[in-house]
Amino acid sequence: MINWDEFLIPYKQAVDELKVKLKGMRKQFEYGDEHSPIEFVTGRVKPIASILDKARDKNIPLDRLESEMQDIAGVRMMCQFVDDIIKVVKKLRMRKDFKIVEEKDYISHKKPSGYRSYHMVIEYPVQTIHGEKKILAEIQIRTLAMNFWATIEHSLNYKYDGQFPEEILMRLERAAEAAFRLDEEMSLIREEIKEAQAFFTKKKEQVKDH
Ligand code: 0O2
Repeated sequence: MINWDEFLIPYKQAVDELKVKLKGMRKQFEYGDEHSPIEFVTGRVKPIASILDKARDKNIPLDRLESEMQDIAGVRMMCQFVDDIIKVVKKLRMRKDFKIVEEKDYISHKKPSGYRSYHMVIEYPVQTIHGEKKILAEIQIRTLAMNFWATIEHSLNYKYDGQFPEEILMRLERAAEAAFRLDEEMSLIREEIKEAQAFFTKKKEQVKDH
């Protein structure tokens, strides 16, 4: 029998620490004059019921969760533009506080569901009272449009238990296509948007100074 409270402690700590660190990246970009490629960061520890469902679906024995379930600790980084994702990935590859063990590019190769996102599986060292413990965590990097689609699809998946009615399936496919086109359109006017945002940020600062 797993003692879940104890088992999940390092995962909770990893999510908390990673959130602070990755939000820190966003702040650093904002201090510079650069457009921040990171819009916002979220994180969660997978609920126990979802861990058990996934272990059952993927035939993962419970005594091998630590080495075989990569996303018990999960952090998400949302970007405005597809180009921002590449920028964030490059910065993450330069970091010295974790080791990247796998990268999955579901942007160049979307999933059959229509899901698009960039995944990085990392080995993250957590300092515990018993010494260092390395755990696996997953960082998902996606645009706001990809996140919108994935969030809606995830809720529907939960409702229909993966067995979507034909009509919903068709609409989700069309929505995935629309999200992809939205990303493309936004990329085409990216420079205008960035300039407008820089102007807006400066104006806000001027108001603050007075
Ligand atoms: P939750 O509730 O987010 O924790 P695979 O066998 O490749 O399908 P694997 O090996 O578990 O999946 O890893 P992968 O591909 O990195 O996917 C893990 C997570 O990515 C999922 O976790 C989702 O968060 C997200 N994801 C992957 N595919 C889809 C999809 O088709 N739709 C949505 N909405 N999200 C997806 P969980 O455990 O599914 O869910």
